[in-house]
Amino acid sequence: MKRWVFATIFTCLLLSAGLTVPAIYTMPKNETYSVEFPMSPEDGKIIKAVNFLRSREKENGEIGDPMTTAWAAMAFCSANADVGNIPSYLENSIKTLDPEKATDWERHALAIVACNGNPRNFGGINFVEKIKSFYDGEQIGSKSLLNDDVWGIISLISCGVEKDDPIIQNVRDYIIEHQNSDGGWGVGVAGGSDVDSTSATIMALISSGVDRDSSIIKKALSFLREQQLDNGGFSSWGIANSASTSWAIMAISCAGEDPNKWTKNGNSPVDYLLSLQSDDGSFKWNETLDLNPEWMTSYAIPALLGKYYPIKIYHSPQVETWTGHIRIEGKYRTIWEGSVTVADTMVVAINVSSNQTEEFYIPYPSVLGALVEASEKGGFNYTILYYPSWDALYVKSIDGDFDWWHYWVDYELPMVSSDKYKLTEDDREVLWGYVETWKAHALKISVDKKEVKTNEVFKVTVKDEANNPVSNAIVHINSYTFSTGSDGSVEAKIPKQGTYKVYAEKDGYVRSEKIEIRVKKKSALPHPSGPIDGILYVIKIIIGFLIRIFKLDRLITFIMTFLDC
Ligand SMILES: [Ca+2]
Repeated sequence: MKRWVFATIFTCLLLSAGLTVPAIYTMPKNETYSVEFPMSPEDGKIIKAVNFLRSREKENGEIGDPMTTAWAAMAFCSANADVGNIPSYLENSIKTLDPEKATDWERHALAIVACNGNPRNFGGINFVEKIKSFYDGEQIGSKSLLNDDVWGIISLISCGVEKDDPIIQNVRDYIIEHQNSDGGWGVGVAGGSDVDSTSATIMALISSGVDRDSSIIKKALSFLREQQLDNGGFSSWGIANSASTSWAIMAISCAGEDPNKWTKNGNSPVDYLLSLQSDDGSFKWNETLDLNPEWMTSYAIPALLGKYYPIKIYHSPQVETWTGHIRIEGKYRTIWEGSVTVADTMVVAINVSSNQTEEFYIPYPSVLGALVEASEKGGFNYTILYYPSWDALYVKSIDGDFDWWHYWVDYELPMVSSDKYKLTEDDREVLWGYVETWKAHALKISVDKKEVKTNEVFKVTVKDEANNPVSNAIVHINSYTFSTGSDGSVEAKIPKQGTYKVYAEKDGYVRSEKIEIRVKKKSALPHPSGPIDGILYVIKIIIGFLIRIFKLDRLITFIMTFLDC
């Protein structure tokens, strides 16, 4: 146990703290490790490595700790191996994730997807929403760190978020802005480049759509080439090791190059990595230190298989029929909201080239289909244009509001036309919103209490679709209005009892949903504080009750009659 703790701490320090340690590696033996790359899951070396990890899995699915188990899940997935009890362990270990640390959630999400779990609903948690909650409008997590951004992109892509998602695009730009002049990246925005950070960043950028042949990736690969050691391996802060070499191999594969051809002194990184495999199938940290073999083996397996992060991308299950909520926010009012069921749809649209009306068949449940269903239920009209050059249907008007229609699915803005968006089992709500700008945002509203007493203060919070607080939004509570402060919230109180609809509006934003709150009359009677007060309190309640039941005049008549007796 002590050895394990020491090993973990030592490796963590080396991998994440940026220690500069003199090189103490030894050259690999004078053997040739020429192997085919990528290796196949049936290769004896891979089978031995997978079996080693399997032998370390406890009955509850744990391999070492939550972090190592997550990496092991990705390794099993890369080798098409059974993940055993890891999914239930991942669910049970959600409570160990640090609520303030983005990388904890990012790594866990990658493991969930590797285990065929649904990252939008795992253990009752939406990991996409959770990871996105660390986004501050520019980057994810700490402004001074880049690793939470890099793994943020890799994990969101793994969860099935589109490359064009504005958060992925903005975080990608933030990472690119901080590329060092030597072509690499560090753990933080201010640090020097290192192999681990540069390799992970290459994988993140390519997964988010950066061209493999772009100067950004070429410069990053040049940095890696500069760092390659004579034994073919790669080092972290001066020490050649299997972890850095595995990540470098993955980055090289991801960039479309063959790691076997990256030779130095005739040694490739694949040769060096294989030289560290022990007889039991595990991988050592380096020639002299056998640290955290489960962790090192979890990195080596996908690297040798030619895989890279994200190992797997989640696809929401397609459905033939979709039932969900749709809300249509017009220029001045909510046009309609409710539940619709949609399957295939026949749409009538005007072809902008021929100016003729044509029918278009959408063979799956689509966002446009949901609008068509809603119009039939809600009795409002719409017009659709067909653009042959894009082969896309475009919503021209809804209920008399023309142009400037945008749509979101569960507050994510898909970058495809609404007829092309196939609704899936994981999609809950479609929002159509009218905003006269290309850069449209949607407001979300929440209250800390749904039932208050008259003049009791409650908090209303307004955020945008990416959970950024929205200041100066107008909060409507029936005819009362309030304005949000810089933190996106406002304290409100209502003097009259009743049921109120609470929603928010702001220029450039789609109106929020409406939340219902109940304002009850504050009791005029004090609460009892002692036995006598208690008796008086009960008498007052009874008198009040009698007054309500018999009406005051009848009660007086009753008392007078009683006195006459
Ligand atoms: Ca960051």
